[in-house]
Amino acid sequence: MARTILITGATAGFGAAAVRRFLADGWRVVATGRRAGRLQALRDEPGGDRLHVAVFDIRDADAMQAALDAIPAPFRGIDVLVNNAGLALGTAPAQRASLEQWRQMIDTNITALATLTHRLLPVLVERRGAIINISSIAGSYPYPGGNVYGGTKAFVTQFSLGLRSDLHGTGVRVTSIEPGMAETEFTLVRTGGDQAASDALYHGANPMTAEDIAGVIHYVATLPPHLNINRLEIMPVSQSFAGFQVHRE
Ligand code: NDP
Ligand code: 8X3
Repeated sequence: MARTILITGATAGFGAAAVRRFLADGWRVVATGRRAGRLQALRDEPGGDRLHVAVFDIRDADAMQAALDAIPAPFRGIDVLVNNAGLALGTAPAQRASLEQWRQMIDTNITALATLTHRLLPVLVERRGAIINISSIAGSYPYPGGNVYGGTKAFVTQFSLGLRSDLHGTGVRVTSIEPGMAETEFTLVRTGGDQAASDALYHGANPMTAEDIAGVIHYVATLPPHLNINRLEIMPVSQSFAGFQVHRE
């Protein structure tokens, strides 16, 4: 019988690629996001008859609940939750950053992710399912301008490990996927629509693609049921680590 996966942030980037990956593999997919037109367009793609789309702002807990309540019966038995919706806003140092942008990142990357997880835990436990959280290398390695974004992703990683501990014995698997540089709409969103800045960041770097990460999500979701990848950090070959910074008087 086909398995069912709910993927948040399915209108672009990793989420949209993951929807296509799982539809191609015969899964039933629930896809969420704010941009209705993009979600509806996915229904016209191969396997679109196995896609249910749920349009809501993930920060709106009431809209989230209404969308969950409206999921049609064939899609209600969710086996895998992919908490992917998220964003970075701004690259300014903390002392010049926007508090409004900080709050939007916290509301989206932390509060909404925890809320949806809380609401789906009963069905995931019942079905011995899986939770795949999209964290980031930014949660492990600080960089200038990463401040609250990195903090939100550190939450996602640690929350994933905590969930795994709490879900011990239930059969529910939990994985934190922590990608590095991948070309999606991420930098366009972060810079407020600066396509030149986005192009400059990825130029010549051969970054990861949305399809690369969708493949990793699919790999994790289809592992034999006795295996759990706790954390999976993945970067393009072109990206590695730099040292600490030293300020000299
Ligand atoms: P994109 O900007 O391409 O996609 C982000 C998705 O999140 C969109 O579908 C967007 O949908 C959704 N989203 C954002 N805010 C909301 C909201 N308030 N309500 C509902 N949906 C929302 O970025 P990526 O695919 O790159 O990002 C996906 C995840 O991967 C994020 O959590 C990001 O932090 C993480 N990540 C990205 C990396 C990268 O280099 N690209 C590296 C590491 C982690 P819509 O706007 O239609 O609502
Ligand atoms: C996205 C990767 O390094 O731009 O989470 O923060 S990074």
